[in-house]
Amino acid sequence: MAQQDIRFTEFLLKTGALKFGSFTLKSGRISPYFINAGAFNTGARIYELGRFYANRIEQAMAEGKLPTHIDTVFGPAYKGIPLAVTTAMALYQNHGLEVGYTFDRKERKDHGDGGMMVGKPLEDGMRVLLVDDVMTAGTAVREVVPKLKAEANVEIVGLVLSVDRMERTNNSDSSAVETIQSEFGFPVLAITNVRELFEAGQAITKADGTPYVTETIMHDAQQYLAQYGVAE
Ligand code: OMP
Repeated sequence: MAQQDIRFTEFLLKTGALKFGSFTLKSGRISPYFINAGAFNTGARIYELGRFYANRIEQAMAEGKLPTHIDTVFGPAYKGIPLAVTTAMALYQNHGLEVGYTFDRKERKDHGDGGMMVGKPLEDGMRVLLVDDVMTAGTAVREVVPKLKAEANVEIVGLVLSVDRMERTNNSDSSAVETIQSEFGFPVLAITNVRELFEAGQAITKADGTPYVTETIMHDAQQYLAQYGVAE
């Protein structure tokens, strides 16, 4: 397993962003685990998160999955806003890339500078990289792409997520990530996926020496993935 997966899993567990219990998802599915990006709520955590996103982006650039020139990182409001800012900062600080950040307003502002967007303005031909937290069914992406296209004829070069939950879309064997990729024609990349997360999580222990991912948690996750997950 990649070192990055282990470090990211450790980060999710220690910040409390990865939680175990019973959670009703946007899709209506009841999941025994949940990734809560709201846990990245201190300077240290959001800084660290930006570094994970920037590393993933640089890796994808090196593999030819993303272009080496990106004009702006777009994060959908609200949760995507700090993601876009911290990613742009880390791209500059750790990789020497000066990239803009942009996010949308939930409501149109009709005075001052007006418009639906904040940050680097979107213009025709710009290369935009989307960042978001988690993908389950891809609903959030479907909402944001038309918003961007309505603003300018931008080229969306990809989407980077924290975690790919690797779930099947209803009535299909493909994952939401695969569906979005073929529907929109850009790559969807994640820092880690749910299977890597559980594999790494079993070896990571709390201060008292017990693992975060107990046998019961592992069993419940496997059952959930057997029902809703895609094959690796
Ligand atoms: P989709 O838009 O259906 O892909 O669901 C992803 C969104 O659901 C995320 O942007 C979150 O708002 C929320 N979510 C999480 O934050 N963490 C999870 O582990 C699962 C979900 C979810 O509801 O599916």
